[in-house]
Amino acid sequence: MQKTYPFITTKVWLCLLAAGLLVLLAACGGSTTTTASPTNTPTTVPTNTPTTAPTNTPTSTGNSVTIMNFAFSPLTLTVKTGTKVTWTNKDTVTHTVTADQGAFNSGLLPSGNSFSFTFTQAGTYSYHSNIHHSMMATTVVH
Ligand SMILES: [Cu+2]
Repeated sequence: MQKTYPFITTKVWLCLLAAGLLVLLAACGGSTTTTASPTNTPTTVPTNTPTTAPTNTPTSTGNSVTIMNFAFSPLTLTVKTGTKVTWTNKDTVTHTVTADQGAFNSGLLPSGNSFSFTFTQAGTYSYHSNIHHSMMATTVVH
């Protein structure tokens, strides 16, 4: 009986080997047969370029100055000679629009009131609020 035992063992080992090979093949086959999903063509339409042009609101041109939150806006207004500039007090308190060199002076400008001045001479006009001296701005006339 000792003669057949090694034979059986060999046969068992061969079987195990075969089984192992099959497993390896199966594993290999499994990995290769993974159906690569086709790359989906993007259905999203390319984002349209915005048609709304950026509203460039120049803060240094025009002919109006707003007084709000204890400040003149714009801080520097550039106008041409002969331009009539209007300041509007949108604060709830009274201000003045007073040129540092005395070219113009609104006097007391209560809330909601406006003051206009026509610049007939080129130059740089610094002005302030006589009530609140920290309020300063400039009008450049050229
Ligand atoms: Cu003021």
